[in-house]
Amino acid sequence: MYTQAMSVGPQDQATKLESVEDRQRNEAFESRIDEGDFIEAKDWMPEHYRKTLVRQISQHAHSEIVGMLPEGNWITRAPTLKRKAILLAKVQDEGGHGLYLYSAAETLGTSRDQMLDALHTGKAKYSSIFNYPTLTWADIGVVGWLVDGAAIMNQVPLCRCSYGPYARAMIRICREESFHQRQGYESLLTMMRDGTDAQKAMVQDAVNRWWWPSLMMFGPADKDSPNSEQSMRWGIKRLTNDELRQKFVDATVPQAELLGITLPDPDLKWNAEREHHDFGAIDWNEFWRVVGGNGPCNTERLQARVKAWDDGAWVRDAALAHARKRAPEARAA
Ligand code: BYC
Repeated sequence: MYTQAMSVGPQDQATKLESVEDRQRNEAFESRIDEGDFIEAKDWMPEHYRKTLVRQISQHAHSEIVGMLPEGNWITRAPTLKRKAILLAKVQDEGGHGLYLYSAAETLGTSRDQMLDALHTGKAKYSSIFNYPTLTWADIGVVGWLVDGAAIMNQVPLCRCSYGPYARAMIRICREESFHQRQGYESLLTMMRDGTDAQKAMVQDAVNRWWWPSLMMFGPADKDSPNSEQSMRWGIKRLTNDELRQKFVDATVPQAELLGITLPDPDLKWNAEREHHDFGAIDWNEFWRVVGGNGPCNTERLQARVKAWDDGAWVRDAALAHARKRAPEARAA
């Protein structure tokens, strides 16, 4: 040991000392994780923990703002003033969620411009679900019921995420998502109870199209999920993709029965031994195709986001010019 230390040059020695220090800091970090402490922005954290959080939180933020598009598509066509007001509020909420999440990710040292640039150049991912079209008004109810329902199932455990700023953002987001899920379900109940046969068929058709993509929202099966193990170890994720998917299926089946619709899976049945529902095989080829940019609406969604960014350039420029004018130096001059 001693001779080895003698033989290293000054630079190597510094690296070595740094790595001993890093090791100690890492051990202290791991014990805080084990004790269930929240990690805060200014705390030391391993680079991989930071990168994992930036990846997950920024993807989540992108999903919120891309998620505004399929719903925004129906604001001008909502069937009543009440439904229009609800939908407007919901879409605004999603924009707000995006802002909380970008802010949480910024505390990790990545700027909003960098994150948006990654989205606009197609480098960043966002949820596969938002690459499917909303073809009828029933889709809006089904998105609220299934998509927001899946989102809450995934996001409630994130309120206990080990990174404080993300966990705190998620508390508010989950409260709002819960309202979104209920309004979607209530809108479907109205169509199924008081609607015409054509409206009921429209609900069933929307459920047929959204069921499988909703199950895909939870990500690949645990055995094919490269990030899960480390993220679980660090308390970034609290439940695995498969655990959350199963919880979602179990919670949704009785809701479907109450609605009077059929979930499009002949293999879906209660398994008394497991005390869970068994369900059919997910088409993972479709999932990876959509994640890889080749879903029904990927191009359209990205184009819409890039256009919104370009169209908003003058607003950002004006806000910056205004801020410069109000800066203390400018006022003193
Ligand atoms: N779509 O190792 P894995 C919402 C990627 S809800 C696209 O399991 P991880 C909203 C994954 O990123 C939706 N990509 O990853 C609801 C990874 O690729 P990279 C957003 C997906 O991170 C209603 C690779 O596949 N919610 O916003 O451990 C209205 C391997 O996966 C998907 C969140 O983002 C997918 N479905 O687990 C409006 C919640 N699934 O990054 C808005 C927070 C996986 O290595 N995020 N991939 O290149 C999470 O909980 C986790 O990131 C995931 C994935 C469960 C999504």
